[in-house]
Amino acid sequence: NKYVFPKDFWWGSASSATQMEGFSGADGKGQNIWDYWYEAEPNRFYQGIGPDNTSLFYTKFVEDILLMKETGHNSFRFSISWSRMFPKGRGEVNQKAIDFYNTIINTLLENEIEPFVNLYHFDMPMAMQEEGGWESRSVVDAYVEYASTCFENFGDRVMKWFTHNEPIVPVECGYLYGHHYPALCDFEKAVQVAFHSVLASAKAIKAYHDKELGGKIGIILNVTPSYPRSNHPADLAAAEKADLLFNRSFLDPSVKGTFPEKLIDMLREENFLPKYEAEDLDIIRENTVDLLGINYYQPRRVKAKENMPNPNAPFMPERYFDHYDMPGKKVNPYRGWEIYEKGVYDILKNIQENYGNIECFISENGMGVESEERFKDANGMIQDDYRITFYEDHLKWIHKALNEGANVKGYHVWTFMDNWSWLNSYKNRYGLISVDLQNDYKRTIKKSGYWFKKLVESNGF
Ligand code: BGP
Repeated sequence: NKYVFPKDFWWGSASSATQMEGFSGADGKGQNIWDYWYEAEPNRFYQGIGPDNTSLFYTKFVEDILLMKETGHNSFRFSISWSRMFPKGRGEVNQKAIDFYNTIINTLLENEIEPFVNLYHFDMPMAMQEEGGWESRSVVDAYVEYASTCFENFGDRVMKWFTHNEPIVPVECGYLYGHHYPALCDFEKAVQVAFHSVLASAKAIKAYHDKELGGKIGIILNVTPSYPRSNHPADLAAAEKADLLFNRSFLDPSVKGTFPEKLIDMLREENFLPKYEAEDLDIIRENTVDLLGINYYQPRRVKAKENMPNPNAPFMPERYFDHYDMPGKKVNPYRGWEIYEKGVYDILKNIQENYGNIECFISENGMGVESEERFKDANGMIQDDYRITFYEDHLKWIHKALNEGANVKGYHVWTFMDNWSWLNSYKNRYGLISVDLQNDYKRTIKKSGYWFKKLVESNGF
């Protein structure tokens, strides 16, 4: 093997409750914003498929965990559904949800797969959204109650916890660009939502550490490298602004306990500082993460603004930069996203050099493919050589960062089996395992699944 990884490297995949459980109304689960939105505006949802019938992990989990085992997983990340645990967001806890997640955790452990558990993956309970969602302080408290309940019930066996997955995404999609409920375009609210997400994370970390359960707690961030078009100072400044707004707004408080001064200055200048209480900043400073999950798909490329923005238009981050479409970039032909493998190395070096080389892992990386059934062979197996190449090309850069001292402990692909996506339903497939929606959601291991098994067995390639 040319690329050998350290002993005990975490090999596995990531998932989320809404995207794979299905049965969104079963066994006492309350509505979350996706269930609500789908019921209220089904036409908004691609292919008419909503969160009620995503990949049916809720009933097929035994088969799925055996497939994880068969494909070599030594770890698996899933999220707990807040609205399954607390149908109303707080108050009475749903025993059926506790039973379900206990069974998942125990079945994983019986198969020697370590559970990595995330608490919030874009799925605000509707009752909490009605209280203002992350805009509201009372929802922060409800989240901490939910988190504590999870630690109490599952913390004897789960040793890796995460407070949020990609918390910048609900800020962008829910409050700036209109892709997630409540689909607003309101920078002031977006800043408040971001601040409360950071605060909620710190409070959950405190609650976890206070319980002394012996595991670690972190956060999962999509740290998207922000590359300038050129070394011209105006382009560099534009890239720095994007980095401050979309990466460092969460990375700095999560790892260092403070917000970057330049970000505070920028928000102050525009009169967009969030509302907070003095003690909040102490809580954030004193409760930083033990480990960091990094999701990486594609970089952000920016340039200085070419036209003066209309001062009367609602304030948007794009007031500071324009997006830049790099000529000649490598593109995933089946999904359109840029492929830039070195990005993962740049992120790991940034964490090593500027964030105390905190323990981290790649918590999502993957290649979505539209109409993937066209790559099916006569035996019904998807021949996804493009995905194997994609993974290997990223792993080479991770390996290089490791050799240069980066504290990277594992690699999780997105995702285990084809699942439902927030905006595209089942259009783009990501799994190591295919799911046949027309045929009782039948699971079939793809070529990449067998490749993954070999990768883990030889701890490299
Ligand atoms: C990440 C999310 C995942 C997943 C993935 C792929 O941002 O954490 O939930 O959906 O992106 O994106 P998409 O499904 O939109 O193709």
